[in-house]
Amino acid sequence: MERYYQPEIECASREEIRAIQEEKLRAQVRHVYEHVPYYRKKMEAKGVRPEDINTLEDLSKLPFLSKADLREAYPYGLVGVPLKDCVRIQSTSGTTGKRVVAFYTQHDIDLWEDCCARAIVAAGGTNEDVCQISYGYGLFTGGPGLNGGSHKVGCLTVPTSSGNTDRQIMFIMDLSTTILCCTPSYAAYLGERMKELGYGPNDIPLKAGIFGAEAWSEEMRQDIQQTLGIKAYDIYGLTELSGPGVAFECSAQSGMHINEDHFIAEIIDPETEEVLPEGAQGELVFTAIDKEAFPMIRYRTRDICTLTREKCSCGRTHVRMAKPKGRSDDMLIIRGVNVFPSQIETVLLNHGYGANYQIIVDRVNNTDTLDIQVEMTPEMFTDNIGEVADRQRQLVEGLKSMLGIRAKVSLVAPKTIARSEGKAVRVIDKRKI
Ligand code: DLL
Repeated sequence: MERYYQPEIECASREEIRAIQEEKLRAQVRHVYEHVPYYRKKMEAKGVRPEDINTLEDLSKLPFLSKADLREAYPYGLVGVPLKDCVRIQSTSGTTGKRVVAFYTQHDIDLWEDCCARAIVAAGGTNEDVCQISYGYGLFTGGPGLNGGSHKVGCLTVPTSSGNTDRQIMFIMDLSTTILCCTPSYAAYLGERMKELGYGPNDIPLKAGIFGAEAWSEEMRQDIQQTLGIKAYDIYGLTELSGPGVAFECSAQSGMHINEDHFIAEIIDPETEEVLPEGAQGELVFTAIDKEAFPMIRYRTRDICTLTREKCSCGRTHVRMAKPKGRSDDMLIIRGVNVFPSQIETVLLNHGYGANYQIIVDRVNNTDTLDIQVEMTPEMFTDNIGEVADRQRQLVEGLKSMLGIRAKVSLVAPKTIARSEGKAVRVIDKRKI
């Protein structure tokens, strides 16, 4: 039977959700207009006043907020309350530009941890579970967010943080960990290492995994589920909006429920900024209607996905987002063709490879080149050159039919591509260096 952390809100009727969202939206917009000069200026420039915002349909009158705004207002320009009311910051690694520093009041942390608790309960977690948190702790939101959620559910929380793989495995086996929280690429690595140590899926006490913070394919999910003998749940979030738990998967494993009592989601065309109808693919935009310290109105995530309000078998009523295809800034344009790393991953896993690959893009004689290095699995590893050449040819064809362009494939020996303990680095774009 499906269990919920906060059933009255997770299963509220659509009318109730709309009423909650509209009330909070009106209050939030009024608040930022009155207290955050940065927002006030942006609203004035668009000629919109708080009294113009009454229903969800009015949302589109408000200006967008982008990463560039965060950079411009860094560090304190978007803070919505006096600093004495803020109790914590979290921050991103800043791989794509300046770090994001997000602020939290105690209320914000409480709501964030509730969202993570909803995700853990949706993955079957109860106070009988041992929940190992192998996301990084510190500035990264993964560890602290799920740690708080795990406490709220009452799980025995094991705060291993990321890295030190053999110690992670020791804790899983010795403490009989039942729920593992980490990035999908680290889950795949843990699975690989456990296999090497002789543990099969039936020896491993884990029953569920809560994996997110990076794009991962359905094929990778199947792979991890088989190796670890678990059900693998997706979880989504971003630092700007709190961290993990903005959306999470339920037993149906068909899209992540967005916590709509805290976040209003829209999909826009990233070029024209026009709001798109339900089901259309585009950029995800969020309005945080509950956050005090770092409000975020119509924040452009750059994540590309779709939304659906179709009924979900789990009983939750909140809108679902599909697995993000990747960020619009991850999208590679190669010889004019749009390519997402996740499409490449799908082809590799469908051909029996693991998720150990690297995509190297360059420009040679004014032509883009796409070189994909893929590790052979130990089972397929051979020094028979003919066999390797055959395998490479099959992959080149598979990729051609998925992407519509030709890639060079280099099969490499097992364990030659560096493993990641956090977010995996899949793409090296030498054109940008
Ligand atoms: O990655 C928060 C998080 C931690 C989510 C742990 C889930 C689990 P940031 O470092 O700010 O925050 O990165 C946010 O990561 O805009 C997406 O591009 C990507 N992302 C996060 N979750 C997923 C997911 C955390 N489940 C950025 N699938 C987001 C695909 C994801 N991409």
